[in-house]
Amino acid sequence: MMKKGIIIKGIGGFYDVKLDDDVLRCNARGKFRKDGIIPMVGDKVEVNTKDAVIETIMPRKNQFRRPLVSNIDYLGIVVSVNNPQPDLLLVDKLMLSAAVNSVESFIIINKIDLAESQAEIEYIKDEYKLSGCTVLYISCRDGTGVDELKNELGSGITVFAGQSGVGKSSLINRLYPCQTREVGDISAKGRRGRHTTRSVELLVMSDKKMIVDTPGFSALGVDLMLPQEVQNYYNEFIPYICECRYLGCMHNKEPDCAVKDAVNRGELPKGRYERYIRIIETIDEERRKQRW
Ligand SMILES: Nc1nc2c(ncn2[C@@H]2O[C@H](COP(=O)(O)OP(=O)(O)O)[C@@H](O)[C@H]2O)c(=O)[nH]1
Ligand SMILES: [Mg+2]
Ligand SMILES: [Zn+2]
Repeated sequence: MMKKGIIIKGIGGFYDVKLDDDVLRCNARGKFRKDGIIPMVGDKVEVNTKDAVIETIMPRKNQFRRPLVSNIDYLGIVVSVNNPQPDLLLVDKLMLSAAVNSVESFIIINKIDLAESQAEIEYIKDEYKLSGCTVLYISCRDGTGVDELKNELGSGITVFAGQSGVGKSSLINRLYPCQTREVGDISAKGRRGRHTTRSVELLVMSDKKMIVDTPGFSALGVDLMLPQEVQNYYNEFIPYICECRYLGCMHNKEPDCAVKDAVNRGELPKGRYERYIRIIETIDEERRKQRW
C-alpha cells in the first residue's frame, strides 16, 4: 500500500518516515541515488508500506545545510530580555533570510522573568509592530507564554534560531519535554566535534506540528541578494515606496525619500530603518570585494 509521510530522521542509509498512524523505517529506491537526489529530513514522501521503501520525494519548498533539513515552514527567532542583550541586527538578518526562502518568521522574547520593567520588553515589539512579524513573550524558566507559543506554531516544520545563550535548547525542552537536550553555556571545543556528527531529527508534536531538534538557521540567501532587493522584504516600507522621488530609491542617500521622511516623522521605527541601511551597505561592500 502507498502512504504519504515525512522523513523525520536519517540513520545509516535508512529513513524514519512519519505516517499518519506510526513511524516506519524505510529504504530509499536506488533511482534517487542515480538521479543525484539524497533524501533529507523534512522531505515529503510516498512510501510503499509493504516493502518499507520510499518511492517518491515531493518537490522541496526550500532546503538548508545547517540544519540539514528541507521544507521549513516557520522560523522562531529567539532573543532574550538580557543575558545576552538582544541583537536586533541578527534578528533582521534572520527575518530576511527566512523571507527569501519562503519561511514565515516570528520573534520570541525569552527570559521575561529577568525584565525589571515592562518597557524593557515592549521596545522590541515596537520595533517590529509594522513588519508583519508576530512577537511573543515567554519565560522558559517559569513557563510563562509557552502554551501561547504552542498555539502560535502552525502545522509544519519550525526551526529556532538566535544568539547563543538566549534559551533555544531550553525552549525546545519546554515544547517537547520527552527527550531533554543539553542546556547551558557552550563549553568550547569538546562539544563541537560531537555536534557535527549528530544528525538532525524532527520532533513531532500534536496536530502535525514539528520542530527541528537542533537550533540554527544559516542566513542562507542574504549574501546572494542585490541590495536593491532587500526593501521588498520590509512590509513596513510598502505604503511609502511609491512616493519616493526616484523609482528604484533605496531609501538611503537619495533626496525626497518618503521612507526616510516617515522615519523622521516617527511613523517608522528608527532602529529598524538604520539596521536596514547597515544590511544593504554590508551587502554592497561584499559585492564590491568580490568584484576585485
Ligand atoms: N532566567 C532565565 N534563564 C533562562 C531562560 N531560558 C533559558 N535560560 C538560561 O539561559 C542559559 C542558556 O540557555 P540555552 O537553552 O542553553 O540557550 P541556547 O544557547 O540558545 O540553546 C541557560 O543557563 C538557561 O538555564 C528563562 O526563561 N529565564
Ligand atoms: Mg543550545
Ligand atoms: Zn526612498
